[in-house]
Amino acid sequence: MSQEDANLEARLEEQETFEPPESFVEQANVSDPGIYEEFEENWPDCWERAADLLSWEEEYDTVLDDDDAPFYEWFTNGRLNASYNCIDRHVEGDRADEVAIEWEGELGETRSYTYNELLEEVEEFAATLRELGVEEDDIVTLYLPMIPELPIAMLACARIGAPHAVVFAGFSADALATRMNAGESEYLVTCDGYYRRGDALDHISKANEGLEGVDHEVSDVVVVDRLGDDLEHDLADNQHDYDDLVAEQAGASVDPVSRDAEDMLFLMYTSGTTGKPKGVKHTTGGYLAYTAWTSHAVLDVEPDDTYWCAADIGWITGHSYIVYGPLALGTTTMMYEGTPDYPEKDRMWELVEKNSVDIFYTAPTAIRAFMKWGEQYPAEHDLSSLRLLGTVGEPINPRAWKWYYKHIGGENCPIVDTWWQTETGGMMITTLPGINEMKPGSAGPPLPGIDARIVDAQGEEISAGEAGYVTINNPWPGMLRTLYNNDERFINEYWSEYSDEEADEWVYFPEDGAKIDEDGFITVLGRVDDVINVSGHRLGTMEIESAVVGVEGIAEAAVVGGDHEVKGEAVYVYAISEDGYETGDELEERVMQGVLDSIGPIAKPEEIIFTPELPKTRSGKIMRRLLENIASGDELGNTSTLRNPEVVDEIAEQVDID
Ligand code: 6R9
Repeated sequence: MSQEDANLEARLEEQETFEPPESFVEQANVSDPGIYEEFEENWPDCWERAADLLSWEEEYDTVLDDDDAPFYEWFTNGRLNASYNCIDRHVEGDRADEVAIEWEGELGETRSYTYNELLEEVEEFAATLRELGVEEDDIVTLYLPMIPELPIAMLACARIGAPHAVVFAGFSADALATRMNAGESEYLVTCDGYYRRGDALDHISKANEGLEGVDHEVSDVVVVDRLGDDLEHDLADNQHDYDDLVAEQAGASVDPVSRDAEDMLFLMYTSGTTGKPKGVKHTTGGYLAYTAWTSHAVLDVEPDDTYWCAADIGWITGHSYIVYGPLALGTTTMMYEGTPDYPEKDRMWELVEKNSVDIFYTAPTAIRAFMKWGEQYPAEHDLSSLRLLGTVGEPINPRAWKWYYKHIGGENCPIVDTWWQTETGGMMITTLPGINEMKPGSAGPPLPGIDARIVDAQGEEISAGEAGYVTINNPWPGMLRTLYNNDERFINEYWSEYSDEEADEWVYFPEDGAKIDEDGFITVLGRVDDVINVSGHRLGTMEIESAVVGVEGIAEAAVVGGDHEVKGEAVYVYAISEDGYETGDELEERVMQGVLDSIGPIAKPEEIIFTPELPKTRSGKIMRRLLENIASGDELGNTSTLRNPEVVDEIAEQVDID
């Protein structure tokens, strides 16, 4: 490193606040600091500003109906169609021949769809779904990787008013079955396979195995042929080749159905405290308005941009910020099928350069991996097209933030660190890049119109610097409306902790811990429930535990998150074997397989530790905190309140703490 570079590095390391570059502010979609006050004074009517970004078939009567809180309704009696908003209106405007989706496969092949072409594809697939018998409000499950047919299928569903339920392609057969059962979904769209690190991955076998676990009749399965000759597969009687079906509908025109603002747009399953995944329900009007608004105000998306959110559409980030938000604004949204280090560790930067990407949005875990690989990879490419960077999914440590700022943004792009959840539909806490200064590691203030507070266990706001819990004290358009078929769990999970039901005061509890500083900047510390965040993906420890306990030979298990340099957190399994079982490699292998089978590779344990006992309190509760400390290599503190303190040393000895 030259002396000049070393000086720069040292300066960056000390710098605690960063101003957005003047050149960014001048062109920003939102740059008037008065917006915070404006939203506060006009709340909830301020949200008309979000609704105004959409084309409504029928105007709504009321912005917010809180008569039956916390079952809030937004933009009541308004009517619209999400597919119309994401496609047709841009075709009718002046964007018919502009690129809507720019896709790159892992092997380097590309496909781009103009808005006109996207419309054609979506209409043909919408006609296909109808032909198969899909009716308005039927739930269609999409078990697809990052190929263009995924957003096409989502928009086709939206066009005919059939809510989609996307299941992340990396999830296991069991996970697919659980989700199809929960939604009683009778239709599945999947594919033969996809590429990972150059290999053709078999997906259809996994889908078929999942279908065996579905406990109702599945009427039709549509299979996209992604791999051609690379994977031969047979189709059962109710399974159809995507291309064949679509060819029959060539040139079809399908009018977008008129949906009530509160009609369900999609279900997205996410992990919670208990083993059963939660079906988060999002609606057509509020969700679309909110994702369009945040894409406009926070990501600064403009129609002429090439915008790249490098998430997977199988998660909420991809739904909101690869598909719905950016397409509602008529921009070019990019999709990449593969891994960031294939064929080389500069793949992302090659793509940024090749496509002149303006906005890049990714997760801290990816940034930490880029950092580990080294700055030479981005340095090989011209990244000067970038105007704004974003992160999402987990807290970002200041070092990773600064690396991103310097080596990707060239110290010339604001970074938005956006805190939000599957349930919130869109971003909630983040700086506005044309207004606020940035503090690495801190997401920033709540967005205009969002009343996020940091409180103690009693719900009282805490002073700057202390750790507490995030609460959201007013509703917002992108919020989940309920958990599918389970209003009671919706109330219990999110609204019971801090609400005063008698006073009809409802407070949303996202189950995150945080601190706030004197300027009202919020630093999110992480989950306070039994959810761990592995590479930005939410996993329920209970779900993993039940997979482990389901393995023959395992008597009891505790699963916790331990710190991990790249993944943020990693899965640690502590297991007790049944009497008579050896705790050797074979059992370990079976535990590993049990987790992969029931959830998928994202939940793969970092370590499986066999122990004769788990540390328990006198009342018999497993001391998870202690197991987390062991996994993270932290100080263990006082263990004297345990019923069996001796077990702690025994366990600690087995874990390689580096
Ligand atoms: C969008 C998404 C939600 C959980 C959330 C929190 C963590 C997300 C964050 C962040 C710190 C950020 N999280 N963004 N923590 N800073 N900028 O990730 O949704 O998969 O539902 O996860 O992720 O713990 O509660 P989801």
